[in-house]
Amino acid sequence: MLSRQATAQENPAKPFLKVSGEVTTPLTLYADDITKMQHSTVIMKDRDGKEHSYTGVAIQDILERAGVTTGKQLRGENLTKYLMVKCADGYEVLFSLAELDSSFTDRKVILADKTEGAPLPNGKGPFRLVVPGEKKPARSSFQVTEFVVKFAKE
Ligand SMILES: Nc1nc2c(c(=O)[nH]1)N[C@H]1C(S)=C(S)[C@@H](COP(=O)(O)O)O[C@H]1N2
Ligand SMILES: [Mo]
Repeated sequence: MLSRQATAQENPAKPFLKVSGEVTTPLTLYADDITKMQHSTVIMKDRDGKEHSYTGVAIQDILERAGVTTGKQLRGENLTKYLMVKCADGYEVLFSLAELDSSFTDRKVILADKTEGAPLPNGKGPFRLVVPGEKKPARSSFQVTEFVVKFAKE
């Protein structure tokens, strides 16, 4: 049987992002759903230090839609939750929820569906996490397929 990620890869017409774990509303967002959400543009440097513009949806907006603890709810034990970002090639990166929340930081991490005004190039899309302000783009995961929110504590 094909795994979900293989299906997403082999079905480029219907790419999606799945959001699960510590959520009140597990989500499957298709490219259309993401297109309809509010977009903003951020600048990120590539590994050679060259700046590129990326346009997409604030991660916080996606987390809010799924009912993840954000803003005023992000306190106490909720500060021990993390977001694991999973990609079609098996790449995974982790953020604490506070790193992504506008009540903690002005840095806007987005799920980009465009770069320099055009769709992401083959192999980098259809969705790329873009993390501005880091010294390297290693957490800016491409081919993102899944967000999983969990408690880090045992
Ligand atoms: N899915 C996925 N995303 C990834 C990687 C990867 O191997 N797989 N490599 C990361 C690393 S280490 C870097 S430096 C950047 C490179 O992005 P670029 O090829 O657009 O410069 O992508 C990051 N995102
Ligand atoms: Mo890298």
